[in-house]
Amino acid sequence: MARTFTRPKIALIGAGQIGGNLALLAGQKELGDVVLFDIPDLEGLAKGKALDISHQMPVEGADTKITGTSKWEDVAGADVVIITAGRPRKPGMSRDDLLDVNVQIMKDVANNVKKYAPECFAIVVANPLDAMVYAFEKITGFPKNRVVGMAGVLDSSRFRLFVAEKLGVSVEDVTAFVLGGHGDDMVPVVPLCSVGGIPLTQLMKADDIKAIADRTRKAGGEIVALLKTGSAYYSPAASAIEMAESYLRDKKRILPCAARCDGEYGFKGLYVGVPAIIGKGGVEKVLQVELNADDKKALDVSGSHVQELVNEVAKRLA
Ligand code: NAI
Ligand code: 2OP
Repeated sequence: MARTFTRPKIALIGAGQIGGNLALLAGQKELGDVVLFDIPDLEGLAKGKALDISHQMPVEGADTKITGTSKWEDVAGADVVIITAGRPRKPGMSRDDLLDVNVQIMKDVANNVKKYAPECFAIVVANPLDAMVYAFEKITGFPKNRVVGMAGVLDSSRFRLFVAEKLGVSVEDVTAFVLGGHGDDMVPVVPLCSVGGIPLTQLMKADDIKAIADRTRKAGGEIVALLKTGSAYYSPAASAIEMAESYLRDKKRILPCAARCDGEYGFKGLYVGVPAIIGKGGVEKVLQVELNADDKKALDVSGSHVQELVNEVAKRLA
């Protein structure tokens, strides 16, 4: 009897700027078959992008099936769901300004994910990130290991780039962890940054490290100011795909992501950026690392900001 092979199914909710790039990267990496979903008014956008990316697959040598849809039935049974459905910010807006509109969108999306993909590993990308992850978990009731938010991989990648540029070394050799909420008070944890295994503090002056940390905190805004019509999309897509790949291939990468802390770092039931192991069990473990007093204080400040946003979301979900 012929063996039956099933490829993982990856549903991308939101076929906008990040959604389209997620589909492209998932296709190129042959992570699984991709369903690109958007609202009925934008069915053509989802279908058109899916078709265009499908046409690229022979060039890539990738046998990935990519379809576009506005029907939730097509999302049924997805193994991984990545949610970018939501408005991006425009110049002058903070991520927090998106809360009202994006909570409403999340209500629709989370209820449908719960219905059609109840066993999925869900990666939330929409902003304000940490509060949107909370909203998703609250609405779906999914266990915490199957709900995570993408921000830390991106913020850390930005920090890594700036360090590599300043030192004139390969980005490959720079490891960094930016923790806390995905806002202007995110916490680049300098003692966790190393270059070829050498602590960053042995290679760079404190003033230069501070300048890089500041630029990292504002890097999303730097792009918004340049694009004028929206926010970053190539690097957020690549970052979410790194998380999806770690899950689907059980790589057990240690990635900074918005995972639920139940006691870790002193947070209680809060989704916030922390180092976590992502493998076939989803968020398999939040790693509790020792922080110095300054970083601990900065993480507390960032966490209380996330808590304020979560309180606002909770009111809107009540
Ligand atoms: P976009 O506007 O290009 O795409 C969003 C898509 O979501 C649109 O096509 C829209 O029609 C769709 N959508 C809206 N309501 C929907 C619903 N109910 N069901 C399905 N789809 C729906 O925006 P972009 O640039 O892709 O950004 C998406 C989100 O990601 C924004 O909230 C943005 O702030 C956030 N973001 C998060 C980052 C992070 O590090 N976590 C980084 C960059 C952006
Ligand atoms: C970013 O960091 C806006 O969250 C988005 O690029």
